[in-house]
Amino acid sequence: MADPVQETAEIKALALELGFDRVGVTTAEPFQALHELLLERIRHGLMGGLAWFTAERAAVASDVHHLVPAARSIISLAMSYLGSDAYLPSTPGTPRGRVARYAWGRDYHPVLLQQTARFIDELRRRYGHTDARKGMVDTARIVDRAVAQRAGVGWYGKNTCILTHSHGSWVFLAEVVTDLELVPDRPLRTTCGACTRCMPACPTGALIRPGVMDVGRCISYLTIEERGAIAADLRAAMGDWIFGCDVCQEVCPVNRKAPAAARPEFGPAHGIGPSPELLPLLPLTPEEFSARFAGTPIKRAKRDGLLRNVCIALGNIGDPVAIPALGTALTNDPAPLVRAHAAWALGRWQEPAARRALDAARRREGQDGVRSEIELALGG
Ligand code: B12
Ligand code: SF4
Ligand code: SF4
Repeated sequence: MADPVQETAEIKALALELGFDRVGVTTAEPFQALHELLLERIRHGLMGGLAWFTAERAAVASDVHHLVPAARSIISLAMSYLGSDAYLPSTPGTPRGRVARYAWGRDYHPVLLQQTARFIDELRRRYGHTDARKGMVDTARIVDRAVAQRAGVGWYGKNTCILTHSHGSWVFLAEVVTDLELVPDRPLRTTCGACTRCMPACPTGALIRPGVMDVGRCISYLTIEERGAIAADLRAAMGDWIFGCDVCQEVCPVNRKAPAAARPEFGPAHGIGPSPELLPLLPLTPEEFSARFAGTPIKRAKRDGLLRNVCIALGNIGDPVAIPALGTALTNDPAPLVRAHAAWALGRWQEPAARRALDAARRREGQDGVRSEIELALGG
């Protein structure tokens, strides 16, 4: 007869040996309050345009038995991705965008899925074969943070991130759901206390109450998940972020003590890095985009989404060196989405060159949405 206390301790040690930074265990019991809370967020329109965040998903996410019927325990895993590179500021003639830390290098999904697969293989070797074990990373219909909170891996910050004592919020979360009966951890008693620093720091006011986000206002949502035009009143607040946003984590005092992770796969050598130059990105063709960003998180924004973000960042940075490249995008880019945001960016300058580019495009442009952006840019 297996001793659950010893088994749990061995399994946690194994997770750390395999390279995870934090591990905790919770039962497979349904997440009682979560279902209603998710439905409420959907009802109040707080999940932005995430079309896949449905009532059906909320039901599945609140009870892991929908995904693994024989589940008895959930092992919550966290892996740090904090890099040690610094952001380079834009300098005159070289405008640069900012990329959220999690996206500097390789896509984390295959990296963590491979680690959870190794973990499950080892569980099979030690505790016998069963199909009732499943690794989950981000895309599974489960709320990774709710699991991590209940398993004592970290606590919910007012910025809605899970904060860990050792690595702050710079961690990816994953789970292994298992039929093994393990000893659950207790949720941490830590909270943010009186701190509220992240809330006023959010550039778009997306943190509407402590621990509650209006997803449709979050720059991370806007730059990665939004497929259409970005609401005009949010564009200026996006600053130079071209993929994701870390402001509410950068200002968090808990994150100050977090050590950098020695994981080169999440670093600039394997992807776009922290502060790419923007002008070389603007002429990317779909083929060049796919070739350059295969295997990295950037592909999620798709080519037109990334170039839309680049246009906004160039308009916000305001270096006139960008005017010719934006003019070319406004005239030649095949995507109306990119042309529309190039027009908005050009409207930020009073320079005659910017106005000439807008004027010329107004005469040629056949797409209504783009034409109205040009009119607004000229008018404003
Ligand atoms: C959708 C999604 C997004 C959306 C919405 C984020 C959100 N806050 O819901 C967008 C695109 C904006 C986003 C952004 C980011 N994401 Co994201 N995202 C997800 C995803 C796929 C689902 C999240 C979800 O279900 N949200 C629904 C809401 C309702 O959940 P919730 O915020 O956790 O709700 C809880 C709190 O409101 C809390 N609560 C309620 N009342 C109160 C009151 C107080 C006082 C407090 C403190 C808490 C609290 O209880 C709720 C239920 O548990 C998960 C992966 C997954 N499958 O879980 C990754 C995930 C959450 N994202 C992740 C990451 C890394 C990011 C970014 C950092 C990326 C970036 N740099 O741009 C940002 C962080 C922005 C932020 N401040 O949250 C990580 C988070 C790791 C961590 N340490 O927390 C996850 C877990 C992916 C992963 N597997 O690693 N993301
Ligand atoms: S990620 Fe940026 S935009 Fe989103 S809540 Fe945090 S600070 Fe606000
Ligand atoms: S900044 Fe302060 S309130 Fe916000 S998550 Fe960090 S500790 Fe919590």
